[in-house]
Amino acid sequence: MAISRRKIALIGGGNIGGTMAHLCALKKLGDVVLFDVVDGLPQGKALDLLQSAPVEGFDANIVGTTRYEDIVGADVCIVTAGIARKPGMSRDDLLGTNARIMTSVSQGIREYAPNAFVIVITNPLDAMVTLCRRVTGFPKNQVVGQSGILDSSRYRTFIAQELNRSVESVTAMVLGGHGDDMVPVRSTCQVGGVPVDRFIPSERLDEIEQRVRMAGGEIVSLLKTGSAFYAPASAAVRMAEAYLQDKKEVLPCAAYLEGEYGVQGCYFCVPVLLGSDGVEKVIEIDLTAEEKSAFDQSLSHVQELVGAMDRVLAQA
Ligand code: TXD
Repeated sequence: MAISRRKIALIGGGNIGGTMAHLCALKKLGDVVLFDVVDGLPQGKALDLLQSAPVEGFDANIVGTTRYEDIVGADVCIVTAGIARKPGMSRDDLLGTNARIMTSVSQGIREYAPNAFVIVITNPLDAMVTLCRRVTGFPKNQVVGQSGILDSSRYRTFIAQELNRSVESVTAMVLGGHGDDMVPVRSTCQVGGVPVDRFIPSERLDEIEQRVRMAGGEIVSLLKTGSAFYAPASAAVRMAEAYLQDKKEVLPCAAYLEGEYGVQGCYFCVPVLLGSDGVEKVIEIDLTAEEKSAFDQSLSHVQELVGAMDRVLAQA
């Protein structure tokens, strides 16, 4: 019996959503449903993408819609619905508006795609993925946040540029909250298998790691009308690929921790195993004392953010 194509629902058809739709089509990951509340936006982008198929050589159904009914049976839902930052805004400034949007989106996913693996992108990420799991009621392995793959990719990019090396020769990880206090884990950063501090002095690494933490804001201040979208889209599609292809890939993602890393009952970015059962395992690694201190500080911020979200929602 022919195996039907998988179905990927992109909830939010803006900058990241449209870019993910393009990536999913080019990578032949399956059929794509682009959902948005702005009528015409998802439909127009979907039609445009569909018309690139003969040139690119992919066969997929790509549909734009404002109806949740059209996401029925999705294997993966990737959520970007919400507002993006403008210059001068922090990710946390998006909390109130995006919490209300995430609540309605999560209700739609719960009703029409109850078996989907849900990847949350909307900022403030750590609070939004927490809310998504809470409202959908899905098990913890079925709801994950995209943060660390993007942040780690930025770290790898800056190291590769500093040394004029291929990005493929640089491994690095950024863990913790998706905020200005995220944790570049220098002790895991290697260039060709050699620890990075053998090539770059500590003071320069400090500067590079600070640029990683502020990289999102750097792009917001350049674009002025929105935030990064190419690299975030690539990061989220990488997670969808690991799920759809059962890759058992270890990637830094915002996962729900219940005791791992000493964290109880909170979404936080750590290395996880992604496969056909979603977040299949949390991988615990050693951190230096300095990294652990930064990790704990970032955790405190995430916990405060979730508390602030709860207060906002209680007032609604
Ligand atoms: O990696 C990460 N986690 C971050 C996430 C990296 C970069 C950007 N990050 C955040 O993703 C950003 O701060 C935003 O909160 C989201 C989406 O960013 P994007 O750049 O795609 O924003 P756009 O272009 O404004 O698109 C958002 C779309 C827009 O078309 C709205 O009409 C739509 O969301 N929207 C909705 N869709 C569905 N349902 C509802 N209720 C809704 N409300 C708005």
